Amino acid sequence: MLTFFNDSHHAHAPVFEFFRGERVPCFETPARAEFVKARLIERGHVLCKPEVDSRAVLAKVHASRYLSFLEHAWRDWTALEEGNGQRQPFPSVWPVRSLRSDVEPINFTARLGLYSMDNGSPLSAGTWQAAKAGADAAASAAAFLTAGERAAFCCSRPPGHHAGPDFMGGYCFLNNAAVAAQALRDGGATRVAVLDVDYHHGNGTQSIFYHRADVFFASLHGDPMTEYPFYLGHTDEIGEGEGEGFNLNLPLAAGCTVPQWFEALETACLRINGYRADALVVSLGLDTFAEDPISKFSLQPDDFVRLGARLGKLGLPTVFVLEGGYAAAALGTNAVNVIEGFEGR
Ligand code: Q9C
Ligand code: ZN
Repeated sequence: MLTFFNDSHHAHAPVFEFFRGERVPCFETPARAEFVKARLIERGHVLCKPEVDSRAVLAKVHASRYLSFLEHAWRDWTALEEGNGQRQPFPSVWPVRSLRSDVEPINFTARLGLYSMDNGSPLSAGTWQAAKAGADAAASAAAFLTAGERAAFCCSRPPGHHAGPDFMGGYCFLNNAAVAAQALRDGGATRVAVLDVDYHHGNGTQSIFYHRADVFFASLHGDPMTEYPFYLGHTDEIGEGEGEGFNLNLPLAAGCTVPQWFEALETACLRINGYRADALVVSLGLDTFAEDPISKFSLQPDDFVRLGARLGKLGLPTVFVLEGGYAAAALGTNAVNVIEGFEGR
């Protein structure tokens, strides 16, 4: 399968995050993409560099004030104080209900809070550069599909599906799946389906397309009553306005069985068939793997082949975008298993 890989992912390399009240090494590391790259090469897949500039598409899925903040965040942070280049910025105040989010404060940390859903998305020097290259990969993959390619895989990081119209969250900054879907629409696809199989609900993608009928969003994920991102991903979220009926959430209990997971996948696939999509974007999180350190589903490496095969059966031009998956050493095998299941190899 045509795959996109860019070395600028290394530029996003925060050192620590917060987990259960402790400062711990980041789960979302450069090594993840390198493990996938190694396995792709080993299995004979062609690696391409993204060459399409996603800026115009980004402006359709993210707010311009958020994009400006993100692009200049590291410059602003390091200008604040000597030594900030060695420190990670984190938000400390968030505009919850009854606080204003229409006015952008001047204070850096206040702006960071305005544009963040959590304290789990540390920035580093090259966050913008890496995230932008990932969005470029999504736009490049979409361009190849528009030109007639059957499928493409974007081996990018940081991931994107928690990033909403105007906020970062859950290790995500720019929503690559949304960029791919929007770019496919711009390329002439009438209806695009986005299927999110990451362990965590794709709140960002859902929010971006919630009022739209031209992009159908379906997600299988850990029940938000107990699992991150907690505040979105319930079954009664069916879309609004024009978008009503074009959003499908299939929450599953943390610790559910593999057959239960595939049953939900089948439900999502049948809905995608009914939608008569012209193209498919898969938010490919591999944190459903049994050994994942922060998730509670139990898929095995072979189950990823089965997932790929089921997606291939949809018969649609497909862009795969890498999302989560934190058992880094197994990430390459699991990702390539999906691709090869899809190709029927
Ligand atoms: N720092 C994705 O899989 N919570 N994101 C982790 C707190 C957030 C996962 C612990 C998990 C986000 C793309
Ligand atoms: Zn995830």
